[in-house]
Amino acid sequence: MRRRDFLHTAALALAAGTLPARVRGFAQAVRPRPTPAQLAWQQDELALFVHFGMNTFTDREWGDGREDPAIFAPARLDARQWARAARAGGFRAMILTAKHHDGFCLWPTRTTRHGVAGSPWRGGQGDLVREFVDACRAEGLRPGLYLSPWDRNNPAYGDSPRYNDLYCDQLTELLTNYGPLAEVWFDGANGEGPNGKKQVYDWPRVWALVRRLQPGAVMFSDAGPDARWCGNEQGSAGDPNWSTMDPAAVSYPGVSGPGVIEALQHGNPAGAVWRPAEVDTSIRPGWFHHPAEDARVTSVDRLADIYLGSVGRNAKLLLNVPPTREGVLHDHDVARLADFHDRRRALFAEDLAAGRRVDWTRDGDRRAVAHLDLGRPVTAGMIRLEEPIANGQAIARYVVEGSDAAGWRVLSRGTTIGYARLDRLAPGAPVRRVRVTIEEAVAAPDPIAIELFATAAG
Ligand code: FUL
Repeated sequence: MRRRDFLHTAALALAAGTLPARVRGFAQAVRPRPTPAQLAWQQDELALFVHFGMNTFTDREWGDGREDPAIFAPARLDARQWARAARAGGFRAMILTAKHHDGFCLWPTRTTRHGVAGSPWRGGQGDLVREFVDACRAEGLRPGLYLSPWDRNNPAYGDSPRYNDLYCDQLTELLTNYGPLAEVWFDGANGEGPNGKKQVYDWPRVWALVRRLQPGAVMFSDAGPDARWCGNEQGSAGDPNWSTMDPAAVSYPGVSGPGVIEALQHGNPAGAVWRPAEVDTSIRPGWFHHPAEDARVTSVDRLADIYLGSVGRNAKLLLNVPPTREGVLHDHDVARLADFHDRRRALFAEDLAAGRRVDWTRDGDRRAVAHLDLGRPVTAGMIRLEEPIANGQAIARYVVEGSDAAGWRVLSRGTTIGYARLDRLAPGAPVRRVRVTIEEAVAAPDPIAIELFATAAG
């Protein structure tokens, strides 16, 4: 089951590229910029999502909270194997579902009996969160945790103040006992409590708690505050994709209504906060492992497309790879992660622009041209553009052209650049010179970085 399995076609219509009239020519006294934690988070580019828990054993996507802890019995659980596969795939971070909607806790919490302590796994002495963070650190990955706000097991759920206390107690355990976390993930999926009681979360309290206990962690949710959901679970960021956003457009996790998906997909060039998009998608149809889906692991071609549409569109990619009931990643998934890495290595093997100077000429306040002389004719299939986002994000529209003996021709066009923009280039004769014209920006653009690669993505 997926959260909001829809992609607003209206949102896509916005992709046209020119800035809305109200933004064109606007000037912000101070442009929002990333914090060091947000910058490091974005530079990780790839994080592995690990959905594991009761649903793994019941073969479901959403448990109802009535599962018996006795069925949680992974025979070969090996978090180090997950971490090795992530690292071999070129991932730099990993996030575990410490508790999903069914309320089963993967660590020995003091807040409920519904967790690993009540299971036969490791004789009831196990702590999967501990094994997970240890494995991450051993493989050089930055750990993150997901703690579902929605809890279909806990009797306090729906009794708002009581559950908010319990949720903060669970968070406190996770944030204080397991060392530094790179990310804390708040899901927007939500439902009724027992007797139909509706839980009212205290998000300001939750966010303040995380900030206090883990000041270096990036908090993800529909409403940030540090990173935002991209608005779909299919693996693509919006186009354009601004890392700035208007916080009032998506005020709490799970909010729905007109304009929410558009705001998540596209951000807002005039937005007052830095809240970059994270693209979460699964390598399989479901988030949890189902044996029936073992032959439905996403192809490398599709993973390459997802990469271009996420990392290559100014977002971070959080790719879910769920362990089996045994507690290990399936061979198919492990092989696919390695193949995905090989594909990226092949695509980005040689930067044809390496060592070449980029001449940057400002052309008015909001326009600029980057010139690159490659010294010899080259056949380029892909370009990577980068804005120095430590200073914020400014570029709204650009065109890439290449010249050969016959003159200049368009190789690609696009909207926002931000952290990274990857474009496949139009095929044609080799080009000796390349220029990128910044046609529109919301502040004076800073010089961009340009890399050129030979092969087009498969
Ligand atoms: C959704 C959840 O309902 C899914 O089960 C999954 O955890 C996904 C990442 O988020 O909202």
